[in-house]
Amino acid sequence: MTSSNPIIFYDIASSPPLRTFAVNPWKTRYALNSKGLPYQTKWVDLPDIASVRQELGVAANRTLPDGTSYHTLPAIHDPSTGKIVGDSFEIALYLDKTYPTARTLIQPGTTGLTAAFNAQVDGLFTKYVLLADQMPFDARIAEKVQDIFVKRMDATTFEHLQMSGEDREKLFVQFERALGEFVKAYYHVGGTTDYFWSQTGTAAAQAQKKGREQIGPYLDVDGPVYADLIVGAWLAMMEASMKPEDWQRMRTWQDGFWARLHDALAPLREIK
Ligand SMILES: N[C@@H](CCC(=O)N[C@@H](CS)C(=O)NCC(=O)O)C(=O)O
Repeated sequence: MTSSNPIIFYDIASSPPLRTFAVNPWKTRYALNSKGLPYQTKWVDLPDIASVRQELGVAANRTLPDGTSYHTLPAIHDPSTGKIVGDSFEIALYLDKTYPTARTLIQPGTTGLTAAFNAQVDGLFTKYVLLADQMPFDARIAEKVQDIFVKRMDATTFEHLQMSGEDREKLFVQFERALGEFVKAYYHVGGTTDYFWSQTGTAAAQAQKKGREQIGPYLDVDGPVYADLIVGAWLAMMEASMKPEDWQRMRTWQDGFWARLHDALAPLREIK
């Protein structure tokens, strides 16, 4: 693959200006940029994902609770090998295998670990995804997109997916606490410390943090590895899809840790 023969990266189209906002495409864009590989984005409207994947000959890869399968992005087509890959994790594995001299995404011996981490992080953030209530879909397909979301979330109407008032605030506080637990992975204190992170930080949490201010922003010193990009993808999705004031609020959590991680990944957010 060369710059005249780039990888084709299928991403979900936003309203203009076209930009990445969905989490799994963010994982792939980060991966491609991290490896420095030439690629070109093909933007696909959400309602057209199934037909594009069917044309590429890729099977549907997600299933609703009622057993119905559906198509998703990202997908890539690498013209230099003829390979088409339609899942973000498989794309990361494919890129490492096919382009081993470009920066490694998943360190040898950590594939299972990274897959488990991917599932864990997806599960954590998905619980709070309704706080990302400003996904930048184009107005001309808004109705179709809303219908799709109602199906995905098994809701009765799109309005039922809009949170407000006390419920919304409660979810924010729970989200901050959940990230307070998760941030321990970065401080390398493990999961056995039985404090939780309240909004201002409990005394125990403050004590744990002492002397650890220099940490990060990556999981390990040699980052960013793919695990960092998975978390980064969720943060990028939140930035693109939250009300600006909500994203600013999130940036202050855990003493600005997530803001530092997001800012450190800025050079990898180029859209080609
Ligand atoms: N396991 C897949 C999941 C991909 C996925 O869920 N993509 C979402 C966007 S983040 C999507 O395309 N959704 C389309 C839909 O719900 O119709 C991967 O990692 O690539």
